[in-house]
Amino acid sequence: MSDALAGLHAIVGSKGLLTDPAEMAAYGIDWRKLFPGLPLAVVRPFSTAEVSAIMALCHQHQIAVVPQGGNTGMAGGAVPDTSGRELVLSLGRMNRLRGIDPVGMTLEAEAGVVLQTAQEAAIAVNRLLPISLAAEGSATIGGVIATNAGGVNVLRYGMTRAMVLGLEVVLPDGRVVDGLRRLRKDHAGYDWKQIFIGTEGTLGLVTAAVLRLMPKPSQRLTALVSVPDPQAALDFLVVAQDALGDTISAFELISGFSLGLVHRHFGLSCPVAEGQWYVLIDAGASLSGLREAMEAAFEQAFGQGCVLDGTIAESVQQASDLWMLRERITESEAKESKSVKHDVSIPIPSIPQFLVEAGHALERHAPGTRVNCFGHLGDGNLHYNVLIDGHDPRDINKIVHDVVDRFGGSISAEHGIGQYRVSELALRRSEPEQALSRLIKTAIDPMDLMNPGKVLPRRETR
Ligand code: FAD
Ligand code: 2HG
Ligand code: ZN
Repeated sequence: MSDALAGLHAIVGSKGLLTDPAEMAAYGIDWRKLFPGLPLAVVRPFSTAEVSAIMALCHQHQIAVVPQGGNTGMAGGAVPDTSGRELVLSLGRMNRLRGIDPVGMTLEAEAGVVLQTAQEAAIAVNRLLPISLAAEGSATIGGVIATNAGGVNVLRYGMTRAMVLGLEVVLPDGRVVDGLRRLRKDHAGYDWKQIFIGTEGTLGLVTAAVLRLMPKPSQRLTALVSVPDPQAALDFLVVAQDALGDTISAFELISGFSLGLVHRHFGLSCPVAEGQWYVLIDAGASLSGLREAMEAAFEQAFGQGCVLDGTIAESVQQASDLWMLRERITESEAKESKSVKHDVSIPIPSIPQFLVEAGHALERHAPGTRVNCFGHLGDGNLHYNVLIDGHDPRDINKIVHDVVDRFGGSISAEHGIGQYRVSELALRRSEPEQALSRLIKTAIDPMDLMNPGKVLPRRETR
């Protein structure tokens, strides 16, 4: 092993290699502190050439590699196991924005560029990089691609996958595949880049990407409303979509319980009269008439009784204050209690009934648990997080996921499988689907060196 470490040192130098346990500590554990691991070492390359040399060396020595970006992932995908034999490869020093093209509407960035930095670069040329999530100040371009991150703008712009035009990846044996094309249309052969998007670093390393930019709407409206129940929130979604069409970028459901947590832990108050449930809606357009359309939607929704009270932000500050109520939910939950997270996708019309049945299942099998439910209603994606206080977390996963299955849903909408959901996924995907996944993994990473035990079980147990 010391040969391998000497080889790594020769590639990246002292600046790029950490072996001191104190320096490695933050890289060895996820931010929720659920998956403590022990890195063999942490390697921090500065260029694609260095990544390629590292991967070739690891391939030769059969060392497993765990890619890590901002380490904000929700599923423990970016941390090693406890064996002390897995190398963490952090992309943080590969943080150059290689170029931005406001005419072709593209941005080229290395994997370690922080999402917010890329968003700000786009805004500076009056363009929009619409991938947006509360962790955008730390999450990286490589991480959002590897997780196919969702976030709050999926309703209008799609998941991260929809924004990726070109990729540069390093394969498990160190070969570099340069697909950094900036083309909108490219149907020449297999679209292989899709295989590396959302596969959580289990097939290769993303070292750089070309992302698609969108026109930046010149007007933006943010509103918060209270609704009597989830069905009313869906009724409001229909009204809003009829009135505002594809100008709606976010349609977020927030429970009264979530807002209670945000109030308790951050002192933030909701400006809308109390309800059991709330919807935060965001719309943007460059042509006139947005405000009138939003007001018409409100009027109709009040008339129908699906909205009880509401406010439209009158300034950028007010809009940001409304968004703070939504963005602080995750941190408030972490301060409140240990929780079991569920990132579920449900066919949109079934969401109210899913909530009823999941609630009943928990009452029956895990009485006394509290649910922090919020999420991207417009995408059918709920964060149905159960505050456990003493219950067995594995039981809770099963209870909720069984209900998800009954509705034809998915046990991960956007956070991915990581190590957190490996066994649950194996239980809930058909044998042909699992066999196909194993085929892809074995073809690209036959020695199971890329992030083993994430998404799929380790090779020896498959
Ligand atoms: P990491 O956590 O470092 O890694 C995530 C996975 O990607 C790991 O499996 C890792 O091995 C792999 N990986 C990282 N970089 C690379 C690379 N260059 N090449 C290959 N594999 C790589 N997620 C959402 O989808 N929607 C949300 O709304 C959302 N909100 C969040 C809010 C908060 C407060 C927090 C803390 C997290 C949130 N997340 C959300 C989860 C997380 O931010 C995303 O999954 C994000 O995409 C992870 O980026 P990262 O750079 O931190 O990746
Ligand atoms: C969000 O939508 C994130 O804010 C985090 O996906 C969800 O904390 C969670 O479970
Ligand atoms: Zn989310």
